[in-house]
Amino acid sequence: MAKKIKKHSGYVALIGRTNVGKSTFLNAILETKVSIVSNKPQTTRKQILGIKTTKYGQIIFFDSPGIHKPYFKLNERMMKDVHASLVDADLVLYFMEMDDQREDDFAISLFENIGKPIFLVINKIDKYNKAKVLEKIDRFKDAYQWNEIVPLSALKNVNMDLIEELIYNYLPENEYFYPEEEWTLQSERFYVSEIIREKVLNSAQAELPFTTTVKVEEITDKEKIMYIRAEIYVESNSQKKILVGKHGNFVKHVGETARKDLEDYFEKQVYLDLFIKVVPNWRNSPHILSQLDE
Ligand SMILES: Nc1nc2c(ncn2[C@@H]2O[C@H](COP(=O)(O)OP(=O)(O)OP(=O)(O)O)[C@@H](O)[C@H]2O)c(=O)[nH]1
Ligand SMILES: [Mg+2]
Repeated sequence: MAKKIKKHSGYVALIGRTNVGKSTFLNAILETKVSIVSNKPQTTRKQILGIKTTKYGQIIFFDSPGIHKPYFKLNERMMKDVHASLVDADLVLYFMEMDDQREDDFAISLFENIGKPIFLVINKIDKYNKAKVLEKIDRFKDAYQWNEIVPLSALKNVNMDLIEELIYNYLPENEYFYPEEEWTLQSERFYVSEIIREKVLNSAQAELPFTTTVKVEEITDKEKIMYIRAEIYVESNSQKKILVGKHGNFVKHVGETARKDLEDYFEKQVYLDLFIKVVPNWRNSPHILSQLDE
């Protein structure tokens, strides 16, 4: 008789500074897009759950905003989610990336004395040779009592199987927590707004990403097409001008690229109506922030 495999299941927090590749890692390990990715800072703005179910167990990942010092209410909420991920996790994956030359004292101090296993994950090794990777490991191996140190590339799928195996070693024996077919718990509305926001981030220049957000006002299934109406918030008229672009080019480009992704997601034609709205200081408005979370 085949021996029954004991399952290991639990929560794993993805923690680290902005842009190190936490969301890229989540999408890669789940082999599906759950969390948006961009080369701009502070892309992930709240905790996002991603579930990986295999015969060995279930890993529930918390993708989290990048660690930073908060100056707006939005950023306070983002850091609160970082702490929530740390508190709720059975295991923490602390991400660094090869490019970043800074010391990580501030970030590491967040989980000092947390009493949980912590891996050091060094991402983006595809950009450097082996000697540089070893140098980086050497520099940070004693910065904390890491349970494991894993160099990887989330983008190029290097060492992803290895880290998955290591994660199971640190999760308690548990049955599945969620139904096998679940991979995330975000609302449709939130996911749609994130996809649009991703396209704004990927099309926008430096400053704009921080001051922009997206609110979906309507999603209506009109049989042949999915009608979606969304507002892109900016904080000032000059930002609005940039987002509209010459002859509406910017917003048109955002609409076209977002529509492609949304059509894949809904598996039908999508009509996307985008409006740009000036909402001064939305990042400090508890009312607006709570609406955006839904
Ligand atoms: N070369 C390379 N680039 C990567 C890798 N992983 C992520 N990136 C790139 O790094 C950038 C940031 O990736 P994200 O996944 O959004 O980073 P994040 O840590 O989630 O960032 P925040 O949500 O802002 O905290 C994107 O441009 C990714 O394509 C990798 O393994 N190699
Ligand atoms: Mg992210």
